[in-house]
Amino acid sequence: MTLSCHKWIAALLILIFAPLTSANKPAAPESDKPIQVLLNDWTSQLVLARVTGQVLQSMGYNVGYVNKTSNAQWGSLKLGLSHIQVEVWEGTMSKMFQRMIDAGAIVDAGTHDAITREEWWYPLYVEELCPGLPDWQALKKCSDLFVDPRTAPQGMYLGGPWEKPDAARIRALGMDFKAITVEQGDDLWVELKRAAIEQRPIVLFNWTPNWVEAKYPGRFIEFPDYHPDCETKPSWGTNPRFLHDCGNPKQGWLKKAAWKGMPDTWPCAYETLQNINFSNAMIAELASMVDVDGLSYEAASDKWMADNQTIWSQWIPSHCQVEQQRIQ
Ligand code: TMO
Repeated sequence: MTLSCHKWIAALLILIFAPLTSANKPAAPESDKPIQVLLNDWTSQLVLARVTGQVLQSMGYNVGYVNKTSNAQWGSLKLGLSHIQVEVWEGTMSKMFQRMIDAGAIVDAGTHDAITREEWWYPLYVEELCPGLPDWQALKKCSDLFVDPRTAPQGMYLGGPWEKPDAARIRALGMDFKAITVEQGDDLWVELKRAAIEQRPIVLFNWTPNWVEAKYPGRFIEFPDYHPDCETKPSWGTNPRFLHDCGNPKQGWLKKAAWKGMPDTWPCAYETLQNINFSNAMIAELASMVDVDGLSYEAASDKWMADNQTIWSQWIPSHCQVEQQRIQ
């Protein structure tokens, strides 16, 4: 065949396929610009972020990762220095999330099926020592049991490195407790393990879905039910003078957030992010692969991708796969 014949065939192919592709939205990847996925500091997020990155990589996108705490991530998302947060928890992040949405700095990329709760929690053996648990008023009466050198003469509540109004709640509910926080999220489990070995009373921050529930039976403290007014109107609730006389949401949502420019810069990646959906069981499984089975975050993500191809391939919209089909 002559060279010009090759050119004719190429031109013919373009004639056949160009209308087909232009009739559809452009396929992935629309841009080589790396999509930066946020890594926070708790296990399920660290695995889920990598799973998300791997799904996008399978579509041909360049993916990078940015380490930020959940408190520090908003500025980075707003500036477009990072682009995806896969686990926005209602209990710890709803206020900042809403503020960023209202400011037009981020977009809501949808809600996972998982129902979440983040709250004061104790291992089950504590119940025998403090009758009336999980009611908060029982805890209030048992504060002596939780005295620790770090908080004496008050009972210790051990919080995580995520901003929570625990001191305000303790004050509003008149509890003889002092909240201290660990520096690293994983330190919570070091302290829990130590206390459990000694069967020593402890009340600390925990959440669900998490791997902890599979290893340590326990319960969340039942504070007065959450209501948005509890955080804005002192008159609401049992204490008319103070805010925060309530617990965290008991049926919290779990959302995905994206940089506002993501839908235009990488439309197919954004649509895929909207479809990414984890249940309670899936999230607990991701976390236990690391914290119970001892895999690295990367190995857990690789294993999940290999075991669940039928799930994640369905998150990729079919029109985003046009490019691939045309090449095949
Ligand atoms: C956001 N977190 C699950 C640590 O509470």
